[in-house]
Amino acid sequence: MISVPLALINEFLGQPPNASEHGYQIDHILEFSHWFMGALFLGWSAFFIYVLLRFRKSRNPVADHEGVKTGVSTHLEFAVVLIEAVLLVGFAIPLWGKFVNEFPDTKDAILVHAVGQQFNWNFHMPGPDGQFGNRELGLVSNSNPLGLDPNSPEGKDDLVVLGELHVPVNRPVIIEISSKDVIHNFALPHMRAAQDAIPGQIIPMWFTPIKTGSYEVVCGQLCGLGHYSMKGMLVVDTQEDYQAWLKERVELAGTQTAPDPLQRPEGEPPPAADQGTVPPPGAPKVGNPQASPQPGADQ
Ligand SMILES: [Cu+2]
Repeated sequence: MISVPLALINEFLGQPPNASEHGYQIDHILEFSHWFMGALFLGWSAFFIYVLLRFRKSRNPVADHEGVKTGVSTHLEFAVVLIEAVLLVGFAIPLWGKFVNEFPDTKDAILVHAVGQQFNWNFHMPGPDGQFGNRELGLVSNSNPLGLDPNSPEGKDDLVVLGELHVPVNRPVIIEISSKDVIHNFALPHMRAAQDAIPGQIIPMWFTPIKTGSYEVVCGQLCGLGHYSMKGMLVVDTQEDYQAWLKERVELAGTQTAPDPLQRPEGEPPPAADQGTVPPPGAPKVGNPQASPQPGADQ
């Protein structure tokens, strides 16, 4: 019977319902901590009011420098410290240790890269070959948000998805998190999982979704003016729906041709044969007969 009000305190405080396998353990610690802190709050508040009345000036005109003689307060404070130590050392740290040390086998897990940027989440999936292609920071552009290397053979079939990630239910998901600009935080409140995204580092995180549905991905670090809009969606599908989504993404990726990095915008004259680069503004347009001299330009 006691579990009914225990579970209600998390709901009352606005926690979304859990959708991951390990989330129940986190919820139990949160429930206990909330009730314990509630009891402490009531206890300390009652004691504070008692002290205000008991030691009021009209009853104690002269200060007593000897202070309290019983050991009750010492025992009480020791009990509080003991319970907090048990919560931290006995429950919170082992649970955290399990979460960061005992990763599921990569053979049965879905492996995804999540890359944060101001202000959205990009997802990189390995495609049918199961291998991630190389990413190069220098290749990042508007049409290539992750800087996928077009010459990397493993990267040919890779999928890059913006904002919405699909995963199958009841399979462990390992997400390797990084950032392109500032520190973000890949937070999945329903999965009871969150991890900072730090530029220059790749940090893995994992969870096993146990309920199908759409869950919000939020950025958990104040990362700039658009932080509030840095949201994504995690869709937990049945195995069949996930396969269908994956197939659709692969087909979509096959129809897109990678942009030629040397392709020039329409209307722009080709580079001069002997230069290979775009001449600086104002330079004499040698070897480019298509370009007409601009009126007033200093030649
Ligand atoms: Cu952010």
